[in-house]
Amino acid sequence: MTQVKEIFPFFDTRCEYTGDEEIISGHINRTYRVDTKQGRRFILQKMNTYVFPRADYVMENILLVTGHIRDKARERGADPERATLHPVRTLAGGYLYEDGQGGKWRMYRFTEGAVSLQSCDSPEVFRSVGEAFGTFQRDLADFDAKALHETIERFHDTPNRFAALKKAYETDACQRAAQVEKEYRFVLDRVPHLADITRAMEEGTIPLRVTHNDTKLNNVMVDEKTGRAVCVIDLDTVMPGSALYDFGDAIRFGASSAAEDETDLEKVFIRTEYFESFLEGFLTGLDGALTPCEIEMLPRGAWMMTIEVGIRFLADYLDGDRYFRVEYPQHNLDRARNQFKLVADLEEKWDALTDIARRYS
Ligand code: ADP
Ligand code: GN1
Ligand code: MG
Repeated sequence: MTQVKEIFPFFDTRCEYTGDEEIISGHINRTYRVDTKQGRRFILQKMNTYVFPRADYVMENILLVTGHIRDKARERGADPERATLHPVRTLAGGYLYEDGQGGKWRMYRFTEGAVSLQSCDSPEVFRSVGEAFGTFQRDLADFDAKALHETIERFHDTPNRFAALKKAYETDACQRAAQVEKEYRFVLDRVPHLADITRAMEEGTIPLRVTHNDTKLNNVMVDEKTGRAVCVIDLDTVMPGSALYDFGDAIRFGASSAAEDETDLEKVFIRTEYFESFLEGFLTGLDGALTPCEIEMLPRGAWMMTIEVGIRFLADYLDGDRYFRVEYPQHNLDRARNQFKLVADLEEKWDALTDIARRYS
């Protein structure tokens, strides 16, 4: 049952609700497109407060970050309207509406003339997506990282993600551990590499930056006519992090030959030409800001983000599917298997991928 019609009037849109449709592509929030009599459209989201208990912190971050990006867009002569998300105020004056059951709602203007892709069949489009994420990070290069709340603690701390998986496996709350022996062993075999990025950051080999941290293809709006990326969305996890996270997460999803939950693993592999296109676009957007060491480590970023999300899907499966939205009981396990197939494929293609990265460093 949708409450969208009831929630909509609490936001300052000066528009009249005519209908809504749920958008089901994200795994975290509940997202609705709202149509109005005036022709303007909006995104209304019920935030996932299990994942983001401090919805207010998330919105504070988003207001700061979108304001900063708008200024940067103006400076470079781009259209600030299209360059980022635009949160809509509530009539009460804030940016969150709390319903009678404690649900937290927020609203954005709908980004018109653009689509969010679930898969990419053009290296050119993927290059443009890479450029958008690179530009996003460059725009935030002079943003004061201390002004941001950590919306999810240790979000890309891969060793800590492994510790959570180990605990879930040992606890085995849902009696699912016996089913995942093979997958669990796959991760165990790779434990020595899980700290490669966190260690490099601690040692200062690679710098801390303000990063997006959730650079899935469907978190970018792409112009439906030109195929050029318009703006980066889903800013809930903008936090201090590594450029390798943003690169890697985009590769694991967008350079994959198949959907994240494809179960025919023969169909699941990394498309090397998409890896290179994204890399080119990302570096163009960053405009020289990455260090040679970061560039050389980009393949490790792809490997790390892929195994990390595989670990997270597997842990959530063992925990009883409390975090990611699932459509059927094995969904998280299928996703984990899919990600581990990509990890194995990245390992097979390792020499080719490191050669590509070296050519750009
Ligand atoms: P989740 O955290 O659940 O992934 P998102 O913020 O990514 O939620 O939103 C889910 C989907 O809704 C996006 O993948 C995109 O398709 C659509 N969406 C979100 N914001 C906008 C927007 N401003 N304009 C158009 N579509 C949007
Ligand atoms: C989630 O919100 P969404 O669907 O864009 C998750 C990411 C995972 C991704 C896996 C806040 O992204 O970290 O990589 O699913 N977001 C959060 O598809 O946990
Ligand atoms: Mg999303």
